[in-house]
Amino acid sequence: MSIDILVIGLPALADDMLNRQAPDRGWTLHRPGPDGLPAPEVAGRIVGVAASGAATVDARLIDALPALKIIAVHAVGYDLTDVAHARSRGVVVTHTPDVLNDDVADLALLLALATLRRLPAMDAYVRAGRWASEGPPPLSRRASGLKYGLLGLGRIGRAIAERLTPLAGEIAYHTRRPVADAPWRHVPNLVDLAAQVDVLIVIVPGGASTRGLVSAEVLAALGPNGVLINVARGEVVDQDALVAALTSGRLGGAGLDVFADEPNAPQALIDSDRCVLTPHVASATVETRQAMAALMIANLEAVLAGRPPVSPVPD
Ligand code: A2R
Repeated sequence: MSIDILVIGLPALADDMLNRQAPDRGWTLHRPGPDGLPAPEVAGRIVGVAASGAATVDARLIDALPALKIIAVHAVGYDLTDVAHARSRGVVVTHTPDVLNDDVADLALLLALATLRRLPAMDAYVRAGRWASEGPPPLSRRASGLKYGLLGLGRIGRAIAERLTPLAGEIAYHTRRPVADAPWRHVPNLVDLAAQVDVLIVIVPGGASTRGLVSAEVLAALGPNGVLINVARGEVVDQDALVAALTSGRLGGAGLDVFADEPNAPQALIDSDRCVLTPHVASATVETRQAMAALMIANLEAVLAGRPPVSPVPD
């Protein structure tokens, strides 16, 4: 008997791994049609969904799959899956935490350093021959000794804080509850944290509870010398307010891996030399993407064999 799995928008490496491993497991892989649903003769047999973190798994899709047992999300963030609806239908939702902590933390640090030291602008300066024709470029900002603030101190936030420890003058963080064993200073109010730090790094989940959390007020508190780094979800930052603050000089700079309407970045950010922009690649290394795909497949395998999931999303 075949075990039918719907595959939605997986990145190439994960898609290839699933394709290679499916026959040995007796899995038949299906893709959604243009309406986002599998063919009607297949829908009733689908027991698993393997979905990219950028894929929407909503109530309409879940309800179209009456035999569904598991939605395995290939990401740590599962904000585009209707977890409450899945649970109400008895469907398990899993994600891929921890295996990407190091890569996301590395990119957060890279973006912070690259933004402060204006790395892309310096690189462009050499390539354009301006070093030879105009002499040394304008000075950048020192990264060592600055005050760094983290919005979020979970698995990835801690990995970022640990990387910052040898570099930072001070590290503080804002979460809704202080983290009991964290050596860093908790700031109960996000605007206060932004006012106290030079660099604010965003690493909270997306979704309704964090949408627009980095507001115009937070950006104003960060100020004209402040730098914003976002490796979480674009919607956590009020992007219009960010563009306005950057282009008017009310914010010093930004390093962004995520955007409100991916894959589109606002033209004003593309045109600004105060920004460093990357195309949502924080976890996009061969090693981490292999680990994420393996964990997604392990979750599918466990639940479809009647065992508990390896990494379910928390309650
Ligand atoms: O607020 P708490 O105590 O639940 O702390 C969590 C924090 N957080 C928030 N902080 C302030 N205001 C909020 N509304 C809020 N909601 C959540 O974010 C916790 O410190 C952190 C999340 O940590 P983890 O669940 O361990 O997530 P992880 O693995 O660090 O990944 C964070 C996000 C993913 O969901 C993706 O969207 C992105 O990074 O790649």
